[in-house]
Amino acid sequence: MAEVKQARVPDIGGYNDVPVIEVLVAVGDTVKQDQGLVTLESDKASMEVPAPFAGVVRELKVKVGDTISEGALVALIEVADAGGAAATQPEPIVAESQTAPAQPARTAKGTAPVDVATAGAPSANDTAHARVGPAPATATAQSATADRGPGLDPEMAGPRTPPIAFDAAAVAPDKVPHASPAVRLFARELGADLARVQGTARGGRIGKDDVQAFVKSVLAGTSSASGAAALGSGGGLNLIPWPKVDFARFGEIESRPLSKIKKLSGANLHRNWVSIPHVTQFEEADITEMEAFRKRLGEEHKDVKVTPLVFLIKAVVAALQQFPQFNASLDGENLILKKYFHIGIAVDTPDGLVVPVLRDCDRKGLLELSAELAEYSGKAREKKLGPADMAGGCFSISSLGGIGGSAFTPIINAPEVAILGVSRSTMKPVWNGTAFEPRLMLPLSLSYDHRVVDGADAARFTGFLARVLGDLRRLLL
Ligand code: CAO
Repeated sequence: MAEVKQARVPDIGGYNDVPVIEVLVAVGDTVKQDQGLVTLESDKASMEVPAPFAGVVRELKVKVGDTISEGALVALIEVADAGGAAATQPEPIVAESQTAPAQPARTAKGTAPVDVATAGAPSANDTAHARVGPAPATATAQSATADRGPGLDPEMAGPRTPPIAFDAAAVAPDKVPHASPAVRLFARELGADLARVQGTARGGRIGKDDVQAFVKSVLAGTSSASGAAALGSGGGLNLIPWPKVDFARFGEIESRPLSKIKKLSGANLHRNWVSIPHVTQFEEADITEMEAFRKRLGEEHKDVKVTPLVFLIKAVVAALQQFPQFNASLDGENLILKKYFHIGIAVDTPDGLVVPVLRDCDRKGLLELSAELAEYSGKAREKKLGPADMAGGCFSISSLGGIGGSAFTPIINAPEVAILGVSRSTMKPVWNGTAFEPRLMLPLSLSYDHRVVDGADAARFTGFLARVLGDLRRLLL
């Protein structure tokens, strides 16, 4: 024998008076367990309230525009008894009056509503478009006056307007992007074609986050060349939405806007990280002799600070000359090989990372490069670099040697095809064939674009670098 049960809003993470932006079912619809009944949307997240059980929707208790909270009654669902299906011929439900206590809804088999406990649902804070968890199936009797649950707008007790079922077919009969009116409006505002957006919510529904991800992928060039991101066919990332967390719920917080540099470099780093197949090759260079030479230079030239970095610039130029595919950029199906040697240096500033470019490093000596490095890093920290100072690089070096660490995986600075990470040198015991010797070893991390550079070439490149740094006379070869 069938009975009518109440579907209520479960724990939605402490949100109250959340607007209903969409009613996903109509009276008479047969719903599966966990199927969305309504979509709620706060300013932070949108979430679907799922059916806690399968059955036939006998009455809808909310409409678009209502604001509801945890415990609010959303619908009455006639569930099938153990032995049979829910009634297939819905019988009209008598609307509850605003003042009269709610009557047990008449159903095909005349059963009374049963409340369903709502505890134990996951928090809606975790995702931007969450599905609030179905309530446990244990039912408890509930007084008729409490039917609407806490926080329910009393307006909702009045006669219902007809439920608004989303009629996707009416929008695009041949292709049906499944999205709420709010999401459609959002997509229209951004000029995004919903037919090209992959929905990640249940049943392929498109949420705001899907539209945002689509627009980002088009802007980042990760969708197909025409800008039409065929996400479902591998043209985009098709990521699930970024988790939305109300951090203040867990302790004290402070919100600080990202600097302009961080926003810009972050967008570039993100694009490069997701669109370049990176591999990082590690190597160690014995710089014991190089370091002794550097110290002598420092004593002789007090006017300029000579750090290991300028030796690395010279060694990199020699390696680029030896392995031209590293001094290159991808241009569609062509590799552009550069005959000049402009090296970008990642500079850490209080506002974020910038990469000024030292030009024609093949034609400059260690002292000249040291002076330029000091000038450019000073300009970077004083925010005096112009776009021209950061343009035209062939290859970048990111040195964390002055700070510490033994290795890292730098992100390639597109459209370059490789970047050298340099970590802090340390004295290590090195076997010389007969005994261990203390040697100053410099860790190198070369990230390269695997579309352009093969692993074997990367190993040759870093091996070459290590040999040059180990014996600077090789620069003369
Ligand atoms: N091993 C050991 N010591 C090193 C070293 C290394 N690999 N590299 C530099 N040092 C030493 C220097 O010799 C210097 O020592 P002294 O003060 O005793 O002479 C000290 O560390 C500080 O060097 P520095 O950082 O001032 O100078 P630099 O030429 O090595 O680097 C610059 C210049 C601008 C690259 C650096 O200041 C900087 O900003 N680095 C951070 C770059 C960064 O953030 N990269 C990460 C990007 S994320 O991918």
